[in-house]
Amino acid sequence: MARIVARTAALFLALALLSACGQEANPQTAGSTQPTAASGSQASGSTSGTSGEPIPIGVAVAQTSNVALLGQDQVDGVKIAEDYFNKKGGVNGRPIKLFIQDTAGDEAGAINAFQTLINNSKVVAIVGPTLSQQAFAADKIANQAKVPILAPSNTAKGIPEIGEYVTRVSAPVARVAPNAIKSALTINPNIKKVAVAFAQDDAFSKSETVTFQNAVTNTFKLELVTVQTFSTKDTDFTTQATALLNAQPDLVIVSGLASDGGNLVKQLRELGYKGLLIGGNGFNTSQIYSVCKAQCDGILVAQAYSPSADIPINKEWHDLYKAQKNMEPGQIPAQAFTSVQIVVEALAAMDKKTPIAGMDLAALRSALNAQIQSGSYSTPLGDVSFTKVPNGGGEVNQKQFYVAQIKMNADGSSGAFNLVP
Ligand code: 1QQ
Repeated sequence: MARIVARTAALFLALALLSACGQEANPQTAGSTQPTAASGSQASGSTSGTSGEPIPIGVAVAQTSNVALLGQDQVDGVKIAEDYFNKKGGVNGRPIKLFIQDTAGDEAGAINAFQTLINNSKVVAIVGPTLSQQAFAADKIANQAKVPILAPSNTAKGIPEIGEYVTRVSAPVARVAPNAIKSALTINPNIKKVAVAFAQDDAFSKSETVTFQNAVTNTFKLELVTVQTFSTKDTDFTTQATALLNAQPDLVIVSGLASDGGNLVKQLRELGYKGLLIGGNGFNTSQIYSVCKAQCDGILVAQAYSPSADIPINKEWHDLYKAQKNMEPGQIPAQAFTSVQIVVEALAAMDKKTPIAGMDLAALRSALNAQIQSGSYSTPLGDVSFTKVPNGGGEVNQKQFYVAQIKMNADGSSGAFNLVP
């Protein structure tokens, strides 16, 4: 109970801070679309250096529910992108304007958000949703409406296959996750027994655990001693933590979302587990510190982004993020920034061939989709391009992956993701 109260309080605080920082007069609630741009404003949404009718780009991510622990990072990333690209001249001089719509944490919320952005805000493309679980439901809607979707954080198997209009910016678990096991074995070459836990009601977690379990047994020839399941809605993990501990593993791998996964780790450590821990992509946010606190220390997380990557646009993005948030940017906000970048650069490339002003919205959306998927981009994630999947959309091509280890500070509430060699 105390935990629920604390978490609810933290969420309210985060939302209060969010509305205090942005220039929106109203708190962001599910079901309302709020453009972040106010012309002439100095804050996020500045359109200085541009002129003409702003180009509407939709963002549909979780700003409420437990999934906001992950979605909030995305709001930060896209708002910095909006400001950054408008200051750089937008789309050949025309500003962009983000319409940020809360999906909350479920499929229905994502479908509603997508429909509002497509039909009311008349966006040219949508960045979102936060979860693969939501993408499998909502992306179909946008695909049918022929609206380009940039999947900023949907890492489960099968996302680009949803349809032609889905372009995945977030590298899939199959490419990213096994790197964490490799790093665990570098830290402790004596690992033999591995225990796994995953959220059985979440598409990403189910996909990621398959990748992890295959890597454990087939790639690294380790012994899988137990597989535990939980729900993303669980708060008490006594049963799973006890079973994990009883299997006496040298390594525990958790595929879940930030709230449930973080609480499982916390309770496992409190019960006395001392070995190495890997968290999947659901752990890939500094918001996890507020969940597992001091017990987050040491968790290994594979990621598709390095804040120190030596790429000009990464340096700019890094510095803007750091100036605003007073910490290093993580993968999830970097992927959100990159998603907006790709839309802006694809629009600019299109506009040079055939001016987009006056173009019919349906024609613009479909030409934009083709342009997005055929382009290549120098982004904070590195060089990014897309491969068309059979009967589907674009799968990201990205070269470099990393593994970070969480280091918590003595206060137990702040920390850092430090890259491990
Ligand atoms: C997915 C994910 C989430 C953990 C990202 C926030 O990777 O749902 O696919």
